[in-house]
Amino acid sequence: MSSLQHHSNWVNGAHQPPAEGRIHVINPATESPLFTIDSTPSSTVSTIIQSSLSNFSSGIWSSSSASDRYLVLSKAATLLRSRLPHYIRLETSQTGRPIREMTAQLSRIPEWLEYFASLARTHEGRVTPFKGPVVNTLTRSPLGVVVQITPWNHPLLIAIKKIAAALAAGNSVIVKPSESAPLSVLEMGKLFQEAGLPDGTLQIVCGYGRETGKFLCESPLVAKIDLTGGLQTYAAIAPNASKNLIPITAELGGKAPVCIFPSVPVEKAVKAALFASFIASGQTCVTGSRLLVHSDIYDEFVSLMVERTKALRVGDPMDERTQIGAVISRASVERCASFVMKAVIENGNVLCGGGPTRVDGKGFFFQPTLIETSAESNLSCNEVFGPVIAIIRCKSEDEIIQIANSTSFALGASVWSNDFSQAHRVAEKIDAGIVWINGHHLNDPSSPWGGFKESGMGKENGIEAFESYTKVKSTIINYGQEPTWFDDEVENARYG
Ligand code: TXE
Repeated sequence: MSSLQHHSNWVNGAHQPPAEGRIHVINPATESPLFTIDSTPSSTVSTIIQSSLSNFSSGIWSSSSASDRYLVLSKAATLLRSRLPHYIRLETSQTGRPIREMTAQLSRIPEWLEYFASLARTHEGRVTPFKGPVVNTLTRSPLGVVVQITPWNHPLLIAIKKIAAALAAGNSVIVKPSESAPLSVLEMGKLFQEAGLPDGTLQIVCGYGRETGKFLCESPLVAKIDLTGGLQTYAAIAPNASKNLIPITAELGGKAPVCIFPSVPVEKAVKAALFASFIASGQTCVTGSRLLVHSDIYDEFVSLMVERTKALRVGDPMDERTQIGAVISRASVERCASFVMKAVIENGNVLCGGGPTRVDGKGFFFQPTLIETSAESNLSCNEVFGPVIAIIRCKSEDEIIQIANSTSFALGASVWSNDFSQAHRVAEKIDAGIVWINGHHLNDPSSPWGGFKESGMGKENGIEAFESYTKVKSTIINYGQEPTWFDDEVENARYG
C-alpha cells in the first residue's frame, strides 16, 4: 500500500471514494513521487456525466441570474488570491517550472475569474435589423454539460481560463486536468464550492487522456469540448465530436517566430529572445522557437544571445534565483535530445547547450540550446516543446515574413522593430492568431487567444470565449396586423 497521499475526484460537491486505479504524479525536478490521483474508469465517467446533466437540467446554475454568477466568480477570485502562496508552490512542484515564473503567472489568474464575472454581469443580447414590422431579439443560453481537457504546462491558468468562461455562461463543467500536473486544478472544486457554486456544477475528474479523457469526449451527452493539448489528441477526439455534432475549441501546438529587425538595439533583442524562448523551458504553445534574425544584426545578435543563454541559471525550481527549471518528463528530455540529433544530421550548428543535465544528480532537465539552422530543417518546422531553439539568418523583411508563415502552425509570433511602419507592415502579413509587436507572451483575459492552421481553432479569453460557451436564439416577433399567406384577400391584392 502506497504511503503517498491520494486525491480523489471532485464530484457533486465532495471528494469521491478513491478509484481502484491510481496514477502516481511525480516532481519532474526531483523525480520523487508527490501524490496519487484517480484513474477514472469508463463506468464512473458515465455516472459523472449523468450527474452533470441533472445539474444542468435543474437550472440551479444554468438558470441562475447574471448577478449570482458574477458574485460566485468574484468570490472565487478573492479566495484564489488569498491562497496564492500555496498554489505557487504546488504548481512549481508539479511542473518543475521555476517558482519565480509561477509567482508571476499565478498572481494574475484571479483576473480571469474577475473578467468573466464582469462579462456574465454585463454581456447583452442584440436586436437585429429585420424587414417588415418585426423585432428580432438574439438571446444566448448555456450549451449544457461541457468537457474541458487541460494540459500540464500552465495547469491552473489554462483550467481557470476555460472554467471561468464556461461557468460565466451558465454551463455545467467537467474538467479533466493533465495526469502529469492535476492537483491545483482538482483543488478548485472545493474553492468554487466555498465561493457558492452549487454542487455538481463543476466536476473534476482525473485520469489518463487515452482512457478517462477519451470516455468523456466520446459521450453523446456532452455539448462542447474545450481542449488544450497536442494535435494527436485533437485528431483522436474530433471524429466523435463531429459525429455528435458538437463544437470543439482546440488550442494546440505552435512554432512561434521571433522576428528581429536591425532597428532594435542588440541588447534589447537578446533579452526579448531569451524571454520568448526559454520561459517554461520552452514548453508553451507560443514559445519563441524560431529566431528569425535580419542579417544586418545577425552576427552581433548571435554572439550576445549565446553568451546570455550560457549564463541562464538552470537549477532547483524552488530556488528564487533559478531561471530555467525542469521539463515535464523523461520522455520530454529524450524528445529534446532527438531534435538536437536530427538537427546535427541536417548540418545544424549547435551554438550552446544540446543535452540533458541534472540538478543535484536528479531531475528531467535539458540545457537551454541554440541551433543555427535552415528554415526548412526538422527543428525549424516541428514543435519541440522544450528549450531547443532554432536561429535562422534572414536577408530581408520579405524573407522574414515568408519564413514566419512557412510552418503548418499559426498561433503566436512576435515582431521586434523600432520602425513603426515596418512593425505594422510585418505584423499584418503574419498569419497567426496572436502577433505581438515589441512583446511576447503578453496575455490578458480580455484578449482572444487561439491559432489557425494546425494550431487549432476557436478562442480562449475574451468575449469570443464566453460566446463560444453559449447558443444563440433568434426570437422573431411580428407586431404587424396583416396575415401573410393563405389568405385570399392578401393573395388577391398581391397577384390579382
Ligand atoms: O499533450 P496531450 P502532451 C502539445 C505539444 C506537446 C504535445 C504533447 O506539442 O509536445 O502537445 O503533449 C489529454 N482524449 N501541447 O502529451 O497528450 C491529456 O490527458 C481525451 C500543447 O502532454 O494532448 C491531457 O489532459 N483527452 C499545449 C491533455 O489531453 C486526451 C499544452 C493534454 O495532453 C487524449 C500541452 C484523448 N485521446 C501539449 N489524449 C499548449 N497548447 O499549450 C490525451 N488527452
